[in-house]
Amino acid sequence: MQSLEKSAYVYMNENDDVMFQCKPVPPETQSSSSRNPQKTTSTRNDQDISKKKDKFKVVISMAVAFVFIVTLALFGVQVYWASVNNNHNIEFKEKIESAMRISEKNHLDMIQDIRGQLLNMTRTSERYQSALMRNISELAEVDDRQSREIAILHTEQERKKVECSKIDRYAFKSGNESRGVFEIYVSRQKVDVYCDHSIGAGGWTVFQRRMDGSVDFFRNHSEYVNGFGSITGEFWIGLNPLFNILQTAETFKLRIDLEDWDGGKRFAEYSQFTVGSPSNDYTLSVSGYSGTAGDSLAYHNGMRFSTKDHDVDGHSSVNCADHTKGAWWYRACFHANLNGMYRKGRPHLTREDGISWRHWRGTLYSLKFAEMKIRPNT
Ligand SMILES: [Ca+2]
Repeated sequence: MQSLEKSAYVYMNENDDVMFQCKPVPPETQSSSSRNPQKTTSTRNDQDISKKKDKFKVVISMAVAFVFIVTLALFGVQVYWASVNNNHNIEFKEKIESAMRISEKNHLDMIQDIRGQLLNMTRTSERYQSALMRNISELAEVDDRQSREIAILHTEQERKKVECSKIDRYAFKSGNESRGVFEIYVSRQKVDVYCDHSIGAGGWTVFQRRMDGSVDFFRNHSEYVNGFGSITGEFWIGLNPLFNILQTAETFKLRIDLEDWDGGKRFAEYSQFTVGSPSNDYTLSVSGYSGTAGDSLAYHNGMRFSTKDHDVDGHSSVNCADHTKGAWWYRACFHANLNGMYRKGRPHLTREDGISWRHWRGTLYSLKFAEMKIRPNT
C-alpha cells in the first residue's frame, strides 16, 4: 500500500474566504526532498506555509474574539443606555406626574381662587348695580321734579304774559313790529290778543275794534261775555277775558282811537279804567280823561254792561241795548255807543244806533273806525 504525503496551500476564493487545499505527495518525492537540496527547500516552504497558517489562525481567532468582544460591549452599552433611558423615562414620568399633580392642584386652586374672585365681583357688581339703579331712580325723580318745576315756571312765565305790555314786539306771531297778534293766557286758556306798540310807550292790548262792518255786533249777553269776531279785523275780546286781564295789574289806563268818514282822527285816554266782576255785570269804572275826542265816557261811569237780552241799564222804561242796536254800559241811554251798528259809507242822521261819540261827532253820527285798548299804569 502506497503512502501519500499531503501538501497544503492556502488561497483566497472569490468571496475572500480563506481556503486550504491539500495535495497528495508521492513517497519518493518526500524521501527525495530529504535527500537533496530541492527536497530541503520544499520542506522549508512547507514550514513557512504552516507558520503562516498558524499566524492566520491566530489572527482569525483574535478577529473573531475582537468582534465578539465589540459585539458584547455594544450589547452592554445598549443595555446600559436602555437602563439609563428607562430610568430617565421613569424619572421623567414621575416628574411629569408630579408636575401634573402640582399643575392640577394649582389649577384647582386657581379655579377656586377665580371662582371666589368671580363671586366677590358678582356681589360687588350686584351692589354697584343696586346702587346705580338707586342713583338712576333718584336722578329720574330729580329730573321729573325739575321737569315739573320747569313746566310750572314756564307756565307761570307764560301766564304772566297776560297783556301786551309784557310781550316783546318781536314775539308777535303775525303783524309787524308795531301791531300784531300774540297768544296769551286768559283764565288759564290761551287766547289771541292784538297788541299795539305804535302808540306812546306801546304795550296796548286791544279789546275792541270797528273798521268795516264785517262783524255783527248786535249780539246777546253770552256772546259779549265770551267774545267774538276776528282778532285782526272787527272783534270784541269778551267781558270775561277783559275782566281777567284787568286783574293782572293794580291799575290800567284806557285809550280809545276814533276816525270819522272825513279822515279825522281823535282819541280819548283815561288814566284809570276797570270793569267789575261778572256778578256786578262788569260795572264800568273810568276816570282821568285826556285827549282830543272829548269825554263821552264819563256819562257811563258806574253803569253795568247791558245787552239786548240783559237789560241792566239806567233807563227804567227802555231797553237801551235793543233800542240803540248795541251793547254797552248804558245809562239812559248813551254818550258813547262804540258797539252800535256800522253804517257803511256815510253817517246816519235819523236814529241813535250807530258807532257814536257824542263829544266829537254827536250821537247821530256813526264813525268809520273805533278801537279800544288798555295797558297797565306803570
Ligand atoms: Ca232799561
